Amino acid sequence: MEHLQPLSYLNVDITGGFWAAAQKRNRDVTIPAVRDRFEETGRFKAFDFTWKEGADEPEPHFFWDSDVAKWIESAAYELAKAPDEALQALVERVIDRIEAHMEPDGYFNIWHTVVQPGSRFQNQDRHELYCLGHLLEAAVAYYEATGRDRFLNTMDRYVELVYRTFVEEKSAAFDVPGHEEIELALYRAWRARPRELYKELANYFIDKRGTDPKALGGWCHPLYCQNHIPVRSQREAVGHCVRACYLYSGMADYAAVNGDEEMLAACRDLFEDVTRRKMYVTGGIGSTHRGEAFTIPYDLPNASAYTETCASIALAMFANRMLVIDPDSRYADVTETEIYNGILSGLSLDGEAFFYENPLEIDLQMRKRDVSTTDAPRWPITQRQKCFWCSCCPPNLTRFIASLSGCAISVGEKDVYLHQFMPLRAETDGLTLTVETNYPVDGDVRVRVLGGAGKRLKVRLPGWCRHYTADRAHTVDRGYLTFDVPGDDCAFEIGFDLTPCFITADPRVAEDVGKVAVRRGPVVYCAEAVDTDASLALVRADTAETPRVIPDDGTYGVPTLVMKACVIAPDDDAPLYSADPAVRTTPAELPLIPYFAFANRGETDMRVWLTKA
Ligand code: FUB
Ligand code: ZN
Repeated sequence: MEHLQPLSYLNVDITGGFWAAAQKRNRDVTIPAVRDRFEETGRFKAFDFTWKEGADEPEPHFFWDSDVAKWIESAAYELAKAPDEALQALVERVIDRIEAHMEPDGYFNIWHTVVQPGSRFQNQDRHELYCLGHLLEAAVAYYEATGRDRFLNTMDRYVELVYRTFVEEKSAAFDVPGHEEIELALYRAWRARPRELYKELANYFIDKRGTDPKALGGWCHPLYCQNHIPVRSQREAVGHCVRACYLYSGMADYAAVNGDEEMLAACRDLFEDVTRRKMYVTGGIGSTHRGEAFTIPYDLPNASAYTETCASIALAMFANRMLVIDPDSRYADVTETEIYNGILSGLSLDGEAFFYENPLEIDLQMRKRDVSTTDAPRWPITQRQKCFWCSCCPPNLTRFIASLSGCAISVGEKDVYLHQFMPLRAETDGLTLTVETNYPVDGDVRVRVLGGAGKRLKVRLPGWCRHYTADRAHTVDRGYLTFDVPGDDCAFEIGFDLTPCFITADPRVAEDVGKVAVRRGPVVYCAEAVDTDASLALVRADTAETPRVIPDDGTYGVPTLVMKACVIAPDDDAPLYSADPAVRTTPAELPLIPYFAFANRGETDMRVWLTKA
C-alpha cells in the first residue's frame, strides 16, 4: 500500500489570497463569535458542573462537551500560529474544569454526571464516546500547538477507562459507539504520541462494529449508525451522514495504520458510493432530514436537501485520509468541491452566522403548498443563524478553516504532492515549497521547490479542468501532473482554464433532468431572485453562450457571472394543458453568485439547477 505523509497545518502556511482572508475572518470574527454564543448558552459554564434541577442555568445537553471541544481545537490551531494570552487562558480554564471534575477512575461527561448521574455507558446513543473523541482531538491539537500535555494526559485517563470497560471487562451496555468519532480521534492521538492503547482501542471499535447489530432504541436502526454489518463488508453508504463519514475516516486510518488492504477496498467502494451516487454537485451529502441520512442512489432533491455542514466536513476528512493511502486526484477533487461549496456555504459572509442545512434551492412560494394541513413537510431554514440548539456545525467550521492548510500537501518517499491551490509556504525535511497563485480568481499556479533535486512534483489536475498548460515536460499519473525536479531550485508554471461551464447531472438524478448548473473552476454558482425581476421557475438557461465573468468587487473573493437566459411570460388566458402551447419568452441576463454566498442578502428564492432553454 502506497503511503503518503500529509503535511500538517503546522508545516504549511497560507500566505495570501482567498483562504488567507477566510482564515483571518475565522480568527478575528468566527472563533470569537462561537465562543460568545457558547458562553451565552451556558456551554462553557456547564464545565463547572454546577447544574442541578431547578438551577438558574441552562440544562446541559448530552453532547455539549463536544461543542466546546471543537472550539478548543480551533483555538489550538490559532495558538500554534500566533500567541494569544486571553485565548490560551480560556482554554486552560476549561482544562482546569475537566481535570477538577474528572471522576477518580477517569470518567468525564457533563450530562451523564450532572443531569443523569448513574447512567454511564448505558445508552449507545448518548454520545459519551463521541464527546471523548472530540475532547481527545482537542487535546491532541492543543498538545501539538503548544507542547503542553496536561490536557492530553488527562484525556488519557478517560481513554484507559474506556479500554478497560469496553475491551477488557465488556461491562458497558453496548459494544460500539452510537456516534462514531472516537475511532479517528484515537488514531490521531496515536500519531501524535504513539501509545499502543490508542491504536488497539480504535482497531477494536472498528472491528467490532456490525458484529452484533442491535437497534439503539427509539427510531434508531442499526443502519442509522452503520452497525448493521461488519465494516469490511460495508459497500453502500447508509444512515446518518456525519456518523458514516467519521466512521469511514476511521476506517481509512485503520487501513493506513494497519496496512489492511481489505479495509482499503471497503473504503474505496464506500467513497465511490457516496461521491458517484449520493453527493450533490456542491459536495453536500444527506438527502433527507429524517435521520440526517443517506437515502437511495441518485435521490438528490434540491429544495429539501439536508446536506449538513458537518457532513460535508466529514466527507472532506474522509477524502483527505483516502488521499494518503490511495493517491488519486479524485479524493482531492472532492475535498476541493467541499471547501469552495458545501462547507463554505455553512458560513455567512460576515463570519458570524451559520447554516446547518445547505439546500440547493429555495422556493418561498412552494413552502406555502401545505397551508391546509398541520402535517406540512419541513424545509431548511432560509437565513443563517448565530447558534443552534444543536450547534455542532459552527465549531466544526472553525476548526476546519483554521487547519485547512493541512489538506494542501503530502509527501511520499520520492514525491511531493500539491493537492489544493492557494498561496502557501511549506517546509518538510529540508525541502521548501512555495506556491503563488490567485486561484480560484484565476487559474495560474506557480510552484517553486527548493532542496528537491531528484524528487518528483505532483500537481493535481482538477477533475473539472478541460484545458491546462504547463511550462515543463510531465506525465499524468492518477490525476496528477508529474514533473521531475532536476535541481535544488526549480520553478513550475501551470495554468488551469477557468472558463465557466454548464454541467448536467447523471440522468438518474430525477430532480435535475433538463437542468444545468454553472461552475467556474471549483466554484459552483447559483441564481438568487433578489438579482432579477423574473421568477426563477420561469427562467430558462441559454447554454449556447458561456456565462460572462464579472470581476469581484471585494464582496465574494471570486468573480460573479452573468448568464444568458430567456424568461417565459406566463399567460393567464392560456389553458392549463395544451397540445399546442404558444410560449412567449423574453431574453434576459441572469446574474449568478457563488453558491457559498447564497442567503446573504435577505430571504429570497435561490437555485443551483436551472431549467435549460
Ligand atoms: O449528534 C451529534 C451531531 O449533531 C451530529 O453529528 C449532527 O448530525 C447533529 O445531529
Ligand atoms: Zn453539524
